[in-house]
Amino acid sequence: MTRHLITSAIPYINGIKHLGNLVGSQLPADLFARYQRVRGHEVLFLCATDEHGTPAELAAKKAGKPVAEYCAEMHQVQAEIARGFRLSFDHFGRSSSPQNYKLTQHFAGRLADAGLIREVSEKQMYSHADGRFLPDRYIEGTCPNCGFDSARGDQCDNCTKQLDPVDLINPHSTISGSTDLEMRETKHLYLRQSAMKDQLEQWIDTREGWPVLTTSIAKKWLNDGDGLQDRGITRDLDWGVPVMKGDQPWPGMEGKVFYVWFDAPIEYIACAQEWVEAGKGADWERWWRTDKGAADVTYTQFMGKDNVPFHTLSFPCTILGSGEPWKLVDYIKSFNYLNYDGGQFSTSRGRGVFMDQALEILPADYWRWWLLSHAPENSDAEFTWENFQTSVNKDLADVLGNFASRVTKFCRSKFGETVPEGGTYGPREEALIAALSQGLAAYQAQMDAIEVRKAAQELRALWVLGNEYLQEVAPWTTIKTDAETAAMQIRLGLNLIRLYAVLSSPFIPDASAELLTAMRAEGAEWPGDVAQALQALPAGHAFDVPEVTFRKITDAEREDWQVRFAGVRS
Ligand code: B3M
Ligand code: ZN
Repeated sequence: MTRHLITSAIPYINGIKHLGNLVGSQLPADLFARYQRVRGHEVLFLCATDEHGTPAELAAKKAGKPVAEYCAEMHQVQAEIARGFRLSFDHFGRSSSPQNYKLTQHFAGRLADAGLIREVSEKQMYSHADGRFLPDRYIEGTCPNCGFDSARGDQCDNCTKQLDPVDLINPHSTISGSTDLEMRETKHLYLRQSAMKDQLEQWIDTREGWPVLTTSIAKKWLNDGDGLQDRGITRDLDWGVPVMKGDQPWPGMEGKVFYVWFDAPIEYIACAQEWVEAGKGADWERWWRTDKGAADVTYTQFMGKDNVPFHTLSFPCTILGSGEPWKLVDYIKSFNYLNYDGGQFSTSRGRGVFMDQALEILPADYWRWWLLSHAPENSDAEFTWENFQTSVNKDLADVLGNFASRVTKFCRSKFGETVPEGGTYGPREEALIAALSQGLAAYQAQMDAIEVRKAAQELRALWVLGNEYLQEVAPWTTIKTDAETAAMQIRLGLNLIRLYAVLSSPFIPDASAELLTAMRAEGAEWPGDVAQALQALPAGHAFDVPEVTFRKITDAEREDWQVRFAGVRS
């Protein structure tokens, strides 16, 4: 048994996420967590809402609510939707928790003691019209690196470069639109990432088998121009973690808060403390402190590509720079973007399907299956309604659903609702078992490697093997001449349904549970040996015909949804 610490990038609090956000972090993280659990390993799977910084302030303002109240409400909303998608977090925390305040201030103190923080008096963009400094998303302009014209003050969404508001060309305030900006003197703290460059580079170079997407982005910014840049880690904002050096005040930094990207990854650790505080666990240190048992933990992070620089450079800089034995990430799984029907998903423009809307029209499994089997791993991917309809109807309804329904209904009509007895395997069954064994090994290999798309293909291939078998041996024909052999074929089919339910549970947990209930299968252990697993339901074992596990999406529905989601969500 191994121990897996798994975190998903923590979604910003500002509103409900779209399907592109979901498939880029939380959903594949859930797939992996479920897989490791069902394989019998110990898992701590953490996620939280990212509640600080300009995204939260701007959204609260738009909603006309105090920011703390807005965050508390939106946390509940996001938690509920996560449950709807069956995201099996062990804890869904909040970056605004007291634990995170304390830990963030602790890290800042350690970094300061290590000489890794410098105080800088600098000129920052001040907006006369708004009467305030404009950090991060309060300011937009043209990216000096790639020329993208809506780059934000802290990062360019187009080329992923981390920016400072003063870097932008033709900047304007996103509050008022004003370009009447002035550079004003203010004091900030900078994390001396440049001093950590060699250590970070060495660490990244020794990571084996990391996805190219992850390492290429890290390398790009490690060697950007003069090398890794120091980063401002404080802001002139009201909402956030107050700047303190451990539990001591930080002279000259009164009224300032830490930059959201400084405290957000620290929430991965604080979240484990919240998990203990909530009474769900006894010991968070054995997951996070290498001196307290976490040395043998495998830590995997999931995120979209725009988050990679913060996880490969900034956060490791915090961890390494603290000089304390915190667990560093072992594997970073990153994703490209999912596009929507010929354009981009966009939260700010309300374009695409959002998580709450998705669940209003179809159960979670339908979305989980499509999204995971089309995960944007090697390149950007695109959601189209045609593709969604085809994939759901073929894979889920025609292949898996149909298999379960044909086998159980045929059995009920000929043998009743118990596993029939008699008959022995022939060469066709031996061949099927051999193919399933091979397919299972391939599926496991892809799941172990977190190759999400390939794993989905392997799982589907296993479903297909059962269908082909059924089609070929045709128990509905066999039974006319040889009832014993037909009984054996159906017994095998019923056991296959159970096996499929077990193997499919990381992808489609609800359907899996439904099928296991229908098969009255106790215990859903992962199969060691396929032949043996296909004996789990013995002759005489009672079952129920499952309700339709997957229904087809009609053309009328598809057209309707296409129109309904073509516009912009208000
Ligand atoms: N909230 C960005 C995002 O949701 C950011 C991730 C933080 S991970 C520590 O894409
Ligand atoms: Zn750019």
